[in-house]
Amino acid sequence: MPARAGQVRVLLPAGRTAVRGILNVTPDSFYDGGRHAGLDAALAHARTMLAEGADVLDVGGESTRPGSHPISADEECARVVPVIAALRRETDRAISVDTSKAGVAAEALAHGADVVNDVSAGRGDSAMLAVVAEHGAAVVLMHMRGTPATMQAAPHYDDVVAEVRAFLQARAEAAHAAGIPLDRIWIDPGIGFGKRRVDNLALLAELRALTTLGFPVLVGASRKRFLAADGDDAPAARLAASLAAATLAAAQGAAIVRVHDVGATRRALAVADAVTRASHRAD
Ligand code: HH2
Repeated sequence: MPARAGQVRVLLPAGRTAVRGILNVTPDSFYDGGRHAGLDAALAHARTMLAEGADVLDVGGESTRPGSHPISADEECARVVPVIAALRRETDRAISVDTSKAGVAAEALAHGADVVNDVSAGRGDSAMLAVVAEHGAAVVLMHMRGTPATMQAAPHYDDVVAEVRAFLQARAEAAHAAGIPLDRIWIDPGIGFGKRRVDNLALLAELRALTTLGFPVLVGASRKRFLAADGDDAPAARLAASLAAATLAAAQGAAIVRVHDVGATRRALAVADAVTRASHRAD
């Protein structure tokens, strides 16, 4: 019997870093655009990620890569809702919908999603936080400077870690004020969203500054441009770098990593998590 949204499935696994598998049903995502568009292809990839040990599947219908533009809510629903409804019939694992639109979130939650992953942290649609609260769902609140269309134009911070921390604290307070329980709020520094390479690296290095806010921290670094070896390699060449980033994020206290490569990441994190447990024993 599947659990009710937000009741059981959103709990994080004990003693290890959770892995959230990315399922983009989009034609234009920066790495996997077009590969899983269509119900059959999406479900096949979802089953692979579940078999590889994904704790959560994050279903997205709109690319938020730098320079991308929003699509309509109807188009987004048509992409994600059939996938979520079909997945709900197949698995008790948590399902997240990656959207900034309250209408899409409501449809996805009604069809079995447990979590709303909102890269705008509830600012993109004023109804979003109330929709999450009404459904008893969990929310990921992510930091972004600007919008995907413009965010990489000229990002600048005086103190990126302090500014991201203050933003996430304020958004978590807004989510709680809207009726979302504290234990259903997760935060995310938004790697690559309106940030220079140096900003992304500083956020990973000082992730502990975010974990002290008291919410599980999610990190999504998988295949992103700041991992490029010489600035111009393709996302397909960034697996090893992505595993390094996921491992370092886990070591710095990330509770969840959002990745394209579930099996490889689970294997890398098994080592990272074992080292973390061993170091805690030695304390
Ligand atoms: N990154 C992307 C999309 N959603 N959500 C969270 N919480 N954190 C992230 O870092 C994050 C996210 C971008 O990656 P991807 O989904 O692979 O690409 P695209 O936006 O082109 O579909």
